[in-house]
Amino acid sequence: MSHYKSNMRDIEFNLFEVLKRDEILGKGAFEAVDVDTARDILSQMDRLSREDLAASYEDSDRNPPVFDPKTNAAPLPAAFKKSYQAYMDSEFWRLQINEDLGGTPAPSSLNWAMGELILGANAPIWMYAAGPSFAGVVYNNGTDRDKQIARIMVEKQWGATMVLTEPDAGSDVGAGRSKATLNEDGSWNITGVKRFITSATNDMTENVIHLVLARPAGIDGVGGPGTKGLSMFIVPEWHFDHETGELTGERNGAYVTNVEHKMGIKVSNTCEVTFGDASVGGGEAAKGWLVGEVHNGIAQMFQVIENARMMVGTKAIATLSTGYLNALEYAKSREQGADLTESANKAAPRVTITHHPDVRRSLMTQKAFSEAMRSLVLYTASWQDEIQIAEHNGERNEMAERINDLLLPIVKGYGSERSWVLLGTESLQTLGGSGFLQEYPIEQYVRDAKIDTLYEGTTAIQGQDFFFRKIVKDQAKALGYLNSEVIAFIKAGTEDGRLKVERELLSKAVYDSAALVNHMISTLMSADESAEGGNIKNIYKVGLNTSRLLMVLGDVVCAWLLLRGAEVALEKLGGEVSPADKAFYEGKVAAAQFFARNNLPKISAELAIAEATDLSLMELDEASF
Ligand code: ST9
Repeated sequence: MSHYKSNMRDIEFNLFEVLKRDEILGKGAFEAVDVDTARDILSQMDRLSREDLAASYEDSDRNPPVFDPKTNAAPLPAAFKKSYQAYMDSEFWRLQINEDLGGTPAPSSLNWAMGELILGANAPIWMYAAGPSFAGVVYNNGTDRDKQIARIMVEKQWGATMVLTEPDAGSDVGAGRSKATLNEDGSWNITGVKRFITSATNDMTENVIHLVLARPAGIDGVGGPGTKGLSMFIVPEWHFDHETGELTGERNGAYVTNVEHKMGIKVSNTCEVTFGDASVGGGEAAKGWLVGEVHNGIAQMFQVIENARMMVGTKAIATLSTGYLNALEYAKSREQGADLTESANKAAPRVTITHHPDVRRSLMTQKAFSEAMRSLVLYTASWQDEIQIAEHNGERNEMAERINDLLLPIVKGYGSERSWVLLGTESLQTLGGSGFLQEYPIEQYVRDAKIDTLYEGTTAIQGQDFFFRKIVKDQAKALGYLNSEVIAFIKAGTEDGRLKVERELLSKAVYDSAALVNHMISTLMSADESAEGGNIKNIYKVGLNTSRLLMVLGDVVCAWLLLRGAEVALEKLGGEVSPADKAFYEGKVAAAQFFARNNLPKISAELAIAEATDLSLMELDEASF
């Protein structure tokens, strides 16, 4: 039986009943994919994920790849390779690819809905299969030569990696020291050691294209300090003819020199890669080609990072959803203890644990968060749809770009934190001691989901990105737009509506979270020493609250999205519905009410904590920790 339990009903509810994606399918930018095709793709991907992709999930954990220093490789387990091939053979990855590269343009919302299924069933498949998506970045930023390389990457289904991190440059990418030196033929020699490189070795694709950030040396005007001095290079594992894609048989000097032993997602090879070291491999130079022949590495790499941050958030949420559904299945059949009302009667019949109040609280917490965050992913993706539509029409939708940017750290940072914590504290806990056993998938989910709060920018980085870049630098334009949408929703409710209490709770939460944002902005302004009375140390008070703000606004957005869904569900309940739909829609209303009542009141306390923040923590001697 599959470990993976999908929630297709809720995915389709979000896509078609709430976000009305049927209105954009089958025309304009998405001519090739109509509603029936989209539903069919989802249904095929659902089956494939639960069966073929999920089949190797456990085996890949118990028999992970082992690094062989003699070959600089870590071959993947046979079962995993079979699952990977099943996904590649499905050809559905083409929905994420530019038409010029052999793709079928589909809305981002459909792609991330599909992504949830794959990432929940066996996430490393998505990661190893990302080569064609990486090719999109090469294509979009590239010269004619690069565009041809991108076509080859897709045609040959080569693997690809994002190569930023170094042993002493993790969150601080700008501290990277890898160097690039220009050769006479226009190529570059890359030297340096990179760490934590996902998918840098595999024995499923004949070549791997590394997209490497390195600092050009010896050329005026480029290669300065920090992230802005980094350029992006195409560095293949094996050299190939840039016109035909045929391998020349020559090895490039980019070698995997270690594969990490990890807590989770063990089948995903996390590698150290050494570039251009004469003592490694055959001692070859590591040759690379500058993407687009422009020195714009960090901005180009962020096109990959933004996509990967969306991927990480979706992976986390997908894992919480299957964790919840496994816990629910267990709770429905596990008999333990008597009903609380019968606790004095020692002969009372035993009941399933779904009868116990604390288990109900736990199950509804899991349901509410996983459904809220699914809405968050698909709502964010629906703004990406708008960006795609504008691009198709030769225009830009700047507000859609801003809102997508604002929501990404919530999807990634809030999504991964809530998911990992809830998987451990609620999903695993529902199974009691059995949750700790490898007989059930949840202990693996907990281990596999922890990484989501770490890679692609830790939660602390997401919090800083959210406040400094997505709110302050944006002059709160996207936040203001979103705020007005939430307020319009609150005002649209009727006095006697079933969600009256929740609307009031949302209204108070919006008020408190706006006060939190304003407080942080005025604290930031008070750090400006060029203004009278300014004290630079006040920026610490902001830094002490950026993660808090991320979680607070995550709660507000999630509550709003659930309540929007609940409105749709109530409307449906007003008409004829099947018994299954009745239960589903009642569940949507219950989850929204539960989420609002159990989470929104806490925001007032978060505001009070932030307002009371002083400098004592920063002034405490390190020795006192
Ligand atoms: C890793 C791998 O963790 C994990 C698994 C990977 C799985 C791979 C499979 C995924 C598939 C992906 C497929 C991709 C396909 C794509 C298809 C699309 C067609 N947004 O604030 P400044 C830029 S890898 C956008 O001064 P600092 C911007 O250009 C390791 N851009 O920063 C900006 O210039 P400007 C992951 C942003 O103080 C410039 O950076 N590592 C954003 O110099 C400088 O900005 C990390 O994630 C943004 N949010 O540096 C690093 N932010 O301002 C985490 C910055 O002029 N650390 N830019 O616009 C950080 O993010 C740091 O904040 C920092 C700070 C490095 C940016």
